[in-house]
Amino acid sequence: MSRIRVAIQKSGRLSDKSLALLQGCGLQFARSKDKLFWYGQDFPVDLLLVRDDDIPRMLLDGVCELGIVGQNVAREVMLERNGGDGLDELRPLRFGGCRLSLAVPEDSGATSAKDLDGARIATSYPALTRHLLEQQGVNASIVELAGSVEIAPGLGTAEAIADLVSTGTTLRANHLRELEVIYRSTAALFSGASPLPDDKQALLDRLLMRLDGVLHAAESKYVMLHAPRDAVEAITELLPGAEQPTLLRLEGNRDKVALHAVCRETLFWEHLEALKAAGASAILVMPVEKMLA
Ligand code: PRT
Ligand code: ZN
Repeated sequence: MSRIRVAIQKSGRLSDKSLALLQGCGLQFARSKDKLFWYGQDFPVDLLLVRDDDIPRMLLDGVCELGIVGQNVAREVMLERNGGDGLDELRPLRFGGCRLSLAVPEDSGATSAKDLDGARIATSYPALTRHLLEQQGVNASIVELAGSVEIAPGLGTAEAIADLVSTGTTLRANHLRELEVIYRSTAALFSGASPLPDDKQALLDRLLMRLDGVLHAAESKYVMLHAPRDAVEAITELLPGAEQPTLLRLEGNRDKVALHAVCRETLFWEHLEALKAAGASAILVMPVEKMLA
């Protein structure tokens, strides 16, 4: 029977969430502490644990069928290899979010990317940075560094950097100012672009259906409330991303009904306040664990 392989980051920012996501799809693995290969126990999907930078190449080379990696890393490898193609992004994921930003020393006079024309820019993402700057008509020379990009201006090896930022703490600690965001990235599930044989494609489809269930469930909530009969329509309209609600009779109360609905969008306190103002009471919001539409 055929199996498919998913490559995820062995240890780093994406590791725990990548594994949790696959486990959320019902996959269980026979773990081996130091080995790079975990065998899938109930579902024919195995894991490869590797450095994130290796994942796009493994997909391009057909070593694995799927991989979870940052869009930044995938774009970098694709640009470096083929001028932009070769991987299919199947699903963006809700973790690993960051931005690739240009940053300059706090006392620099630069106000936009355009001011970096002719400058040296240090980065770990040379192909992506060059590509994005070219799109803006900026002609800079790229200084490729494997890590600690933020110290390059202080060392005098570059006038600016293009690096990943999430909180901005690293930039501040190195007296750098974020000049411009040139790219936004999240983790995503990728496949190689070449078509899979039918049996593997069928497996992939099953996995994607489960994954969609997990991803939708994560943002969905089950809402139960009591609504005055004449306010049901108004209340339903206030529920974000809800389809037709279920209405149930309330024992001993003719004026009100119980209303149950699944909201497929984030439910904020403002929504609950609006529901209450429209006459809803006894409002309960519950997480949804799994969903299969
Ligand atoms: O060992 P391996 O090669 O697998 O791991 P790695 O060290 O290359 O990668 P890792 O785990 O640091 O990051 C994996 C992926 O997480 C990246 O490719 C991004 O897609 C995503 N990601 C999200 C980030 C950040 N946020 C992030 N803040 N990757 C790196 N950073 C670094 C950034 O380079 C800078 O040094 O964090 C610092 C900035 O963070 P703040 O919070 O100070 O702004
Ligand atoms: Zn890496």
